[in-house]
Amino acid sequence: MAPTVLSVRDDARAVLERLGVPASAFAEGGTPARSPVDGGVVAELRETDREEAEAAIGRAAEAFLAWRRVPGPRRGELVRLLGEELRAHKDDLGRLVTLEAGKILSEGLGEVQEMIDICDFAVGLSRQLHGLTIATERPDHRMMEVWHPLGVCGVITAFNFPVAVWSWNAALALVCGDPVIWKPSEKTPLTALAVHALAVKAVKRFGSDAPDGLLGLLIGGRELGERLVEDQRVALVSATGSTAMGRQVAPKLSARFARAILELGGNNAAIVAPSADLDLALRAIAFAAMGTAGQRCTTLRRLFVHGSVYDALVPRLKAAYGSVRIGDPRDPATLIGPLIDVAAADGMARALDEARAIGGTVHGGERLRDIRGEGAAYVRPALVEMPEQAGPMRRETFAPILYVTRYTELEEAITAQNAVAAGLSSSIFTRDLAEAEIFLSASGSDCGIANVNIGPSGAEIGGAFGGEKETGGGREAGSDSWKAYMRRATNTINYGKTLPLAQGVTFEV
Ligand code: UN1
Repeated sequence: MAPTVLSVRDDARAVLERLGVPASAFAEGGTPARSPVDGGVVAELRETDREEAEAAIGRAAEAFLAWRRVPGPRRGELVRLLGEELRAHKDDLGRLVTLEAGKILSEGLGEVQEMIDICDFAVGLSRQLHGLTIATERPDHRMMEVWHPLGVCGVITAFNFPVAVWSWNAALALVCGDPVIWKPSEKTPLTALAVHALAVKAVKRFGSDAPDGLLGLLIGGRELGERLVEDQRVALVSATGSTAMGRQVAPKLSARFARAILELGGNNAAIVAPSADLDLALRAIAFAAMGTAGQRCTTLRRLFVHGSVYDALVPRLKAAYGSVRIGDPRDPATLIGPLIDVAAADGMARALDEARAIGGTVHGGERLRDIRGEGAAYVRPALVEMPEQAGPMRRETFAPILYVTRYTELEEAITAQNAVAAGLSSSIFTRDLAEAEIFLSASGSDCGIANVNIGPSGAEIGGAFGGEKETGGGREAGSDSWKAYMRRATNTINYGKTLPLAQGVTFEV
């Protein structure tokens, strides 16, 4: 594969140019954008200053007044064009995700595919933003609900899905009639600039129905995100990141009664029951726990294995952990790329030390300094056999660590699975119908996502994505998640000549 001979910097430069990122985005001596592939600086960027952020919010608020009047299906046409741009530039954008977030090539491409999928979904949705007609208790009356555009949406995204999460929000928000201002992670500004450039192209092709200020991008630190959170003109903030971030954001939004969609931490588990197909479970666990170098919100972090199959499964898992190919994510043979930065590798090492201190047996987990030097953070994924669920197993460490324990009764495994603060995703591997149903029932998994015979990660966009408890409760992407981006109005119409009051109240004047 020829491009791997290019330096990371040259590779990124070429891709950014092809994607049409304007020269004005860059500034010599500006904020460095780094690649986790080698830890090096690939570009220097101009940050959005306070006044520009202020102006972007003002322009978006202005744009809302026009965009809300454009018919939904016409708004869908803009998202269709965005999907076209993404299709045409899938390879380059996927490659940039690889360069900037360190995901392997197929996952970089998969992320862009997820964007294309949500665009298709949103285009269809643009003709289906419908409410109900409701039976009224009064004669000659009709009652209905309609969904109207909500207002400016602020979207704060994390490094691990640097572009897809924006699209889950933006594609829906745009068809729902809302302008979108994006504050991407400080760790992944380049992919955001590239997506913004493609979206601007789509807006140009769409024509004058798209008001100026419909799509904004704020490049810089957390203070820009705070501006979105604090500004009364921003009706909804959708924020993806740590639970610590959510704890800061949520009270500020609720203090001004703004809408919030929060996608925070996960500490996802899987249960392997006695009847599980172990070949299938092994593959699913390997992808869910090691894939994306353990840096998905939905990554599998805890495994509860029934005592009767523990010795048949765990040695095979250990072998997979020992042999999985780790390396430059641009190499198609690589399955595990780097962690986002050295701080992430340090956090992983600390968690493993804590696990050892309470009796955990750690397999793997070492830093691989020879892959791309000291500035990059390549690690061997760690499998940790724990005597019980304790210590670091109870919290999310954003790195490829899978803690494993044994269980005897399903009820005990479900209780342990639910006994953590986060509630994003979960799985059971079983061929026993009753066990599967118990896991999916009201007294089963307490997560927003509960799966049978597939891992907890890699959700499709057609379903609502999100989780409970400290995961924040927000839902994005499919199903009826669109409703969060609109306001509901209940309308009652009297087409008769009298005025019957509800609940039989009489009031004669
Ligand atoms: C995330 O990690 O922030 O289910 C989202 C998945 C992806 C989304 C993950 N579709 O793994």
